[in-house]
Amino acid sequence: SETEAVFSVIGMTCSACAGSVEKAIKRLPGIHEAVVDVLNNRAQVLFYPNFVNEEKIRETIEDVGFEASLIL
Ligand code: 9UX
Repeated sequence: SETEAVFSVIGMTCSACAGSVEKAIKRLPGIHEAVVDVLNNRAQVLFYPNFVNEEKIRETIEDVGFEASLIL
């Protein structure tokens, strides 16, 4: 069963920033979809919780260089 998480992502200033975040999230195991919205500072992720979790996704966003917090 699929789970949804929404993160606030602070520091993205262009669409390439959003692209880098999306790509990094999608490289993780257990990700079904990731959509990053630079205008609203949001990342929406659909994932399979047997393989990955909110904290792993949050850390991955931070590894790209942005401050991330789980909001939903
Ligand atoms: Mo372009 Mo976004 O260098 O940091 S990828 S502003």
